[in-house]
Amino acid sequence: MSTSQKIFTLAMVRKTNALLLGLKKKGFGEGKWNGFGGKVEKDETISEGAVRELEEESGLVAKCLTKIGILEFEFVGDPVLFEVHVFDVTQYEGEPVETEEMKPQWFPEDGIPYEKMWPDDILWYPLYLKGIKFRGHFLYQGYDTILNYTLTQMDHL
Ligand code: 6OG
Repeated sequence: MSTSQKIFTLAMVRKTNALLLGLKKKGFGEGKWNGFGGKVEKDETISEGAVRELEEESGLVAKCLTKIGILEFEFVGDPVLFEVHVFDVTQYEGEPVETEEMKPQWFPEDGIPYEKMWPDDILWYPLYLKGIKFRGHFLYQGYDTILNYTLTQMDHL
Protein backbone atom coordinates (compact mmCIF):
# COMPACT_ATOMS: atom_id res chain seq x y z
CA MET A 1 0.00 0.00 0.00
CA SER A 2 1.39 3.40 -0.89
CA THR A 3 1.63 5.79 2.01
CA SER A 4 1.86 9.54 1.97
CA GLN A 5 3.10 11.76 4.72
CA LYS A 6 1.70 15.01 6.03
CA ILE A 7 3.83 17.34 8.10
CA PHE A 8 2.24 19.23 10.99
CA THR A 9 3.45 21.51 13.77
CA LEU A 10 2.46 21.69 17.41
CA ALA A 11 3.61 24.67 19.50
CA MET A 12 3.63 24.31 23.27
CA VAL A 13 3.52 27.59 25.20
CA ARG A 14 4.55 27.59 28.83
CA LYS A 15 5.04 30.05 31.64
CA THR A 16 6.06 29.30 35.24
CA ASN A 17 4.07 26.21 36.27
CA ALA A 18 1.36 26.78 33.66
CA LEU A 19 0.70 25.61 30.15
CA LEU A 20 -1.38 27.31 27.46
CA LEU A 21 -3.77 24.97 25.67
CA GLY A 22 -6.46 25.71 23.12
CA LEU A 23 -9.85 24.06 22.84
CA LYS A 24 -10.21 23.14 19.17
CA LYS A 25 -13.54 24.55 18.04
CA LYS A 26 -13.75 22.91 14.61
CA GLY A 27 -12.09 20.44 12.25
CA PHE A 28 -9.66 17.67 13.15
CA GLY A 29 -9.52 17.15 16.94
CA GLU A 30 -12.65 19.24 17.56
CA GLY A 31 -13.59 19.35 21.26
CA LYS A 32 -10.07 18.45 22.42
CA TRP A 33 -7.52 20.64 24.24
CA ASN A 34 -4.19 20.74 22.44
CA GLY A 35 -1.15 22.86 21.70
CA PHE A 36 -1.36 25.17 18.65
CA GLY A 37 -0.44 24.05 15.16
CA GLY A 38 -1.44 22.79 11.77
CA LYS A 39 -0.22 21.72 8.39
CA VAL A 40 3.08 23.02 7.04
CA GLU A 41 2.62 24.79 3.67
CA LYS A 42 4.76 24.05 0.59
CA ASP A 43 6.55 27.41 0.64
CA GLU A 44 7.65 27.50 4.28
CA THR A 45 10.01 25.71 6.64
CA ILE A 46 8.61 23.65 9.50
CA SER A 47 9.61 26.36 12.02
CA GLU A 48 7.95 29.05 9.89
CA GLY A 49 4.81 26.94 9.82
CA ALA A 50 4.92 26.60 13.61
CA VAL A 51 5.19 30.40 14.05
CA ARG A 52 2.40 31.09 11.53
CA GLU A 53 -0.01 28.55 12.99
CA LEU A 54 0.61 29.71 16.57
CA GLU A 55 -0.22 33.29 15.61
CA GLU A 56 -3.28 32.28 13.55
CA GLU A 57 -4.70 30.14 16.35
CA SER A 58 -3.74 32.06 19.53
CA GLY A 59 -2.63 35.57 18.53
CA LEU A 60 0.83 35.00 20.06
CA VAL A 61 4.00 35.81 18.11
CA ALA A 62 6.78 33.31 18.89
CA LYS A 63 10.21 34.88 19.37
CA CYS A 64 12.12 31.72 20.27
CA LEU A 65 11.25 28.14 19.43
CA THR A 66 13.02 24.91 20.29
CA LYS A 67 12.18 21.60 18.61
CA ILE A 68 11.41 19.17 21.43
CA GLY A 69 9.77 16.20 19.76
CA ILE A 70 8.62 14.40 16.65
CA LEU A 71 5.43 12.36 16.82
CA GLU A 72 4.19 10.05 14.09
CA PHE A 73 0.56 9.03 13.94
CA GLU A 74 -0.97 6.27 11.88
CA PHE A 75 -4.66 5.51 11.79
CA VAL A 76 -5.79 1.98 10.91
CA GLY A 77 -7.23 2.00 7.38
CA ASP A 78 -5.70 5.39 6.48
CA PRO A 79 -2.58 5.38 4.30
CA VAL A 80 -1.55 8.86 5.47
CA LEU A 81 1.27 9.07 8.02
CA PHE A 82 1.03 12.21 10.15
CA GLU A 83 4.36 13.62 11.27
CA VAL A 84 3.93 16.25 13.98
CA HIS A 85 6.91 18.44 14.92
CA VAL A 86 6.56 19.65 18.49
CA PHE A 87 8.13 22.95 19.59
CA ASP A 88 8.63 24.52 22.98
CA VAL A 89 7.89 28.24 22.67
CA THR A 90 10.07 29.86 25.29
CA GLN A 91 9.61 33.50 24.27
CA TYR A 92 6.62 35.14 22.70
CA GLU A 93 4.86 38.47 22.37
CA GLY A 94 1.19 39.26 22.83
CA GLU A 95 -1.65 37.90 24.90
CA PRO A 96 -3.67 34.81 23.99
CA VAL A 97 -6.91 35.61 22.19
CA GLU A 98 -9.80 33.39 21.20
CA THR A 99 -9.85 32.77 17.46
CA GLU A 100 -12.21 31.04 15.06
CA GLU A 101 -10.35 27.78 15.59
CA MET A 102 -9.20 27.79 19.21
CA LYS A 103 -10.21 28.97 22.66
CA PRO A 104 -7.01 29.41 24.70
CA GLN A 105 -6.72 28.86 28.44
CA TRP A 106 -3.84 28.51 30.93
CA PHE A 107 -3.72 25.26 32.91
CA PRO A 108 -1.55 24.54 35.95
CA GLU A 109 0.99 21.78 35.25
CA ASP A 110 -0.74 19.57 37.83
CA GLY A 111 -4.17 20.22 36.29
CA ILE A 112 -3.76 19.27 32.64
CA PRO A 113 -7.15 18.04 31.27
CA TYR A 114 -5.84 14.76 29.82
CA GLU A 115 -9.34 13.22 29.69
CA LYS A 116 -10.29 15.87 27.10
CA MET A 117 -7.09 15.56 25.04
CA TRP A 118 -5.65 13.18 22.45
CA PRO A 119 -4.77 9.95 24.32
CA ASP A 120 -1.10 10.18 23.26
CA ASP A 121 -0.63 13.40 25.22
CA ILE A 122 -0.58 11.78 28.66
CA LEU A 123 2.27 9.57 27.40
CA TRP A 124 4.66 12.26 26.12
CA TYR A 125 3.77 15.35 28.21
CA PRO A 126 5.77 14.04 31.21
CA LEU A 127 8.92 14.04 29.01
CA TYR A 128 8.13 17.49 27.60
CA LEU A 129 7.46 18.94 31.07
CA LYS A 130 10.83 17.58 32.27
CA GLY A 131 12.63 19.08 29.27
CA ILE A 132 13.45 15.71 27.69
CA LYS A 133 13.37 15.49 23.88
CA PHE A 134 11.47 12.58 22.34
CA ARG A 135 10.38 10.71 19.25
CA GLY A 136 7.18 8.71 19.21
CA HIS A 137 5.12 6.54 16.90
CA PHE A 138 1.47 5.81 17.67
CA LEU A 139 -0.95 3.49 15.91
CA TYR A 140 -4.53 4.64 16.45
CA GLN A 141 -7.77 2.78 15.86
CA GLY A 142 -10.32 5.54 15.47
CA TYR A 143 -9.54 8.65 17.50
CA ASP A 144 -9.79 7.22 21.02
CA THR A 145 -7.73 4.03 21.02
CA ILE A 146 -3.97 3.60 20.76
CA LEU A 147 -3.29 0.01 19.64
CA ASN A 148 0.47 0.27 20.16
CA TYR A 149 3.19 2.86 20.41
CA THR A 150 6.86 3.50 20.90
CA LEU A 151 8.30 6.53 22.67
CA THR A 152 12.04 7.15 22.81
CA GLN A 153 14.05 9.82 24.57
CA MET A 154 16.40 11.64 22.19
CA ASP A 155 19.56 13.64 22.76
CA HIS A 156 19.19 15.38 19.40
CA LEU A 157 16.35 15.74 16.93
P1 6OG B 1 -5.13 21.35 11.93
O1 6OG B 1 -6.15 20.33 11.57
O2 6OG B 1 -5.57 22.25 13.05
O3 6OG B 1 -3.88 20.54 12.54
N1 6OG B 1 -2.43 16.70 16.05
C1 6OG B 1 -2.29 16.01 17.19
N2 6OG B 1 -1.89 16.42 18.39
C2 6OG B 1 -1.84 15.48 19.37
N3 6OG B 1 -1.42 15.87 20.59
N4 6OG B 1 -2.17 14.17 19.18
C3 6OG B 1 -2.59 13.75 17.96
O4 6OG B 1 -2.91 12.44 17.88
C4 6OG B 1 -2.65 14.67 16.90
N5 6OG B 1 -2.98 14.62 15.58
C5 6OG B 1 -2.85 15.86 15.09
C6 6OG B 1 -1.26 18.56 14.87
C7 6OG B 1 -4.03 19.51 13.49
C8 6OG B 1 -3.26 19.85 14.74
O5 6OG B 1 -3.43 18.76 15.66
C9 6OG B 1 -2.19 18.14 15.95
C10 6OG B 1 -1.76 19.97 14.56
O6 6OG B 1 -1.23 20.87 15.53
C11 6OG B 1 -3.50 11.85 16.78
O7 6OG B 1 -4.56 22.08 10.78
